[in-house]
Amino acid sequence: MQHFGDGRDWFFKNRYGMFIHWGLYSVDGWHEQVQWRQRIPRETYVKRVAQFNPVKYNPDAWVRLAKESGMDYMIITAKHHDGFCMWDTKETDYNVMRTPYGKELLAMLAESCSKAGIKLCLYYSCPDWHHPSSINQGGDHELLKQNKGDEPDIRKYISYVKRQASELCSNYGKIHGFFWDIPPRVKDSSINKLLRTLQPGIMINDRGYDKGDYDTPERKVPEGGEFSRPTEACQSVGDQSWGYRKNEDYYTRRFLMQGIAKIISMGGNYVLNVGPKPDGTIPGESAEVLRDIGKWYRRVKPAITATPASKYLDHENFMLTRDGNKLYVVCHKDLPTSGIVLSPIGIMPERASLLNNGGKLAVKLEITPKHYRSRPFLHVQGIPVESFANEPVVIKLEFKSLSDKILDGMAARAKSKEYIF
Ligand code: FHN
Repeated sequence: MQHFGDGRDWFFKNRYGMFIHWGLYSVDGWHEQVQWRQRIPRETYVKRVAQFNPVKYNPDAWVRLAKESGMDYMIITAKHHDGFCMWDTKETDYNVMRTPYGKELLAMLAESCSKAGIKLCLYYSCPDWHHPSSINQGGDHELLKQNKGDEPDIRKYISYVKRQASELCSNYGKIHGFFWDIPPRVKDSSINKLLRTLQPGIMINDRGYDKGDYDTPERKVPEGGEFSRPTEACQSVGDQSWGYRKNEDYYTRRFLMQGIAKIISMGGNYVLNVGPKPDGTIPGESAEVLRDIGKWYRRVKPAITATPASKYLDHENFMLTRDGNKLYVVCHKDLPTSGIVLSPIGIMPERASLLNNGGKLAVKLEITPKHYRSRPFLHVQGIPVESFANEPVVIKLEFKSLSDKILDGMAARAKSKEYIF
């Protein structure tokens, strides 16, 4: 793999992570934006500080779950839109040290992560529904109007953000990534410059004070074969909320796995979100979803994290990746048949197998009726689609030798629509 000498060196090697939305809003178990979406006045919302006491918080258990689920890194909400700070900040009393819990839960997580080799990244919201200097005038994810006693001042607020970002990038060891959320009213490249000075090799997303290093599609699976810029897609295990929700509408494992399969085989990263409960535990159902996906992810990881090669396959339901003399076919949509024709691939592999169970698959080069005017293409058959209806099927093709020249030749012939008659 190419060496970049910057954050891409870790980012491109660690493709699957855990996103964590945790904060005062977990007390309600409704949504991370409960203050806004239920129009709760600030003076009422802040009463949750006295209720936040995650006595069962065990960051080692979180890290263990991430590892069991095949995940390489974590992003935790240090501060969400409500402005409450999940670390011992010197910049405001509105922080975890003022709760009955009163302990540095971010430092505890940083320690657990570094012990287990899980890379830690931090989420920080640009809008702030609590800080008196922040702008709340109906803008993007802003409150409709300032809170009583506020003195909105964008420069003052930005220097507050800068001081907090310095704390976060100075007091918790190695921070691998910074996920700003909701692009701010003003751009200011000095802020990311500061982060890079404090944390060389940090990967910063595209939702902050400049364009950052990587894009962040949210709750969607982009079309196309390959990302042109480093990309990290984010999705949650549930449809309604990112923060803890008592009766969440959980996505099916298959739906989530299909997104993971498509996005990672396009060369992107993927973070799957959970919302811990106010007692500090990750909801049982969320943990189960992660573990189940982790079993599949571990089996297919060599395929989906290989080099994107979908330009060599003209099929919108399959992605193609390559690793030396191996090609992988990633069926990121429901596979309706037990056999597939891989046009325009016209060379015979030494072996075809299914990564989902390691089973051997039948393969031959032939002209099938649906491709009767074309050259012989690879026809893979005997795919046990019924038994793997609940997870994306991934096929491994091992060739004696495979070169760009051979693949480019096949792609060129396909493009030239070269029919045999
Ligand atoms: O408004 C937030 C939302 O609460 C959540 O944090 C997501 C996660 O990426 N980001 C924003 C919506 O785009």
